[in-house]
Amino acid sequence: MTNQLNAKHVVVAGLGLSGQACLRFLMGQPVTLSAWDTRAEQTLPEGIDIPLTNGEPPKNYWDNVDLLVVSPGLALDHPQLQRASQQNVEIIGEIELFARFNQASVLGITGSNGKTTVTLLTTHILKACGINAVAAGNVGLPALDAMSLNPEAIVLELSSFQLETTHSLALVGATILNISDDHLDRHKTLAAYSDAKQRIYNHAQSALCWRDQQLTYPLPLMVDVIEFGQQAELHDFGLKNHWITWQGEPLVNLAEVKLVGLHNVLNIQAALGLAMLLGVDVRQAVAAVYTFEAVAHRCVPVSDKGGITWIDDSKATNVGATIAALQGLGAERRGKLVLIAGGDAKGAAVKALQPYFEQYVDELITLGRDGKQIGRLKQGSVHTESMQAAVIQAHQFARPGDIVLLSPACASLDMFKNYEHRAHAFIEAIASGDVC
Ligand code: UMA
Ligand code: ADP
Repeated sequence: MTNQLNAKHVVVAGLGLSGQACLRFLMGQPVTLSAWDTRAEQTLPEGIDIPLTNGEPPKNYWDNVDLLVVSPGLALDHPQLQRASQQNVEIIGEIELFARFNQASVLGITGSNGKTTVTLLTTHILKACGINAVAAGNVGLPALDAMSLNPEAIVLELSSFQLETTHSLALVGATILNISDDHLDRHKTLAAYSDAKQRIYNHAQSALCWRDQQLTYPLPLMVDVIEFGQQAELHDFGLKNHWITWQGEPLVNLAEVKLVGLHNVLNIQAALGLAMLLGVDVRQAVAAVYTFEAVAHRCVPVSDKGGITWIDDSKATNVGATIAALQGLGAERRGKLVLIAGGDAKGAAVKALQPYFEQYVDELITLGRDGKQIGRLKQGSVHTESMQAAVIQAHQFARPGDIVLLSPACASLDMFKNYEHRAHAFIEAIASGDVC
């Protein structure tokens, strides 16, 4: 077998989902393989028997290592990665490994918000149009595992962490959906975060860009740019009289779409644009949009207990997502809007929420590590110590016809295992006898 990697000794750093996928893939390559994980308790996946180092590696660990495949959860400024780099070890991520071996057509999706929705919707459209497509990457299935399924097309959700270590990913179409403060605890500045996202366009044939945000366009500008947005436009995607338009002509009737909120108009436009790059039949693609159900924990109504609409938007783990939910739901509300927010703000500037609180939020309930900081943005807000207490408080504020929205603008890890766990705590608290 030829060695496409140009490396003899490869270390896989991090034994999470993507690290394990790398190990499975590299076991079939003519290389010497070792693994390293910063956690003491992390073990090798079953059936893989290679040297494993946990915690601090010995001083000479990087001697004779050619290639380090690093997991997205490990920051590149980790002292060990810096040391490896100083010793001229090449550092790449799982997506770069995928890029060097993949043969399928790939569409790439990044952005601060909407990635999972657009990834799943694009895959849904492609499948409905007869293309054997798989959703992979940050959405859950590691890209290398998707490659082993031999699909015709792979729709890749890409995080800024994955893009940081990706250099040669060839994409038929790529999009940065939007950029707002996120992961600043790791990237430090919005510019660094945005630069990581820009890498998606490095080897893309076409770019889908949001007219309202210059940061979503490739720099330097590529020739083939398709634009989307909520304006009445004759050019590319637009919005007019509750229809998504293409080149000025009505294309998607929003009354028939199951996704709520104006932000989903952008998501549908981006997904259709990406699918069209693979040559799908447009009428079939639009029919598929109408059958797509909202992805759980993203602005989804979960109960109507007490005549109140309880909405789970637990996946709103940054300020931009909560602003989108408030704009999308607040503008059309008939009763009051009670918002439950707070958690770990990851260093973001939460002050950006204030004008939206003023415009759309009638009552604010906060929880979590940065909850009090968010609460200070609205007079009369109430801070609570648990999801149960937040839901009981929300029930005291709300009347039939009102909306209670869980859209935290923060990560969940200060109080919950993940955003799904936070959503389940919300749903269980609504169902419990304390709310009736
Ligand atoms: N970790 C250590 N030591 C190590 C390696 C990892 O402590 O040596 C920790 C990380 O800090 C992190 C956790 O382990 O807290 C998981 O990290 P990982 O790099 O092993 O992650 P994987 O299990 O490989 O999952 C990754 C993505 N996770 C991250 O980027 C943190 C998953 O996205 C993705 O689904 C998966 O690859 C398959 O591609 C999840 C995510 O939270 C959903 N992504 C972030 C987000 O969406 O905001 C970026
Ligand atoms: P991601 O994978 O980027 O986190 P998701 O589709 O999982 O995106 O949605 C995450 C959060 O962002 C949810 O709260 C959702 O309602 C919100 N959201 C979805 N699409 C957009 C968009 N285009 N702009 C702003 N917020 C969005």
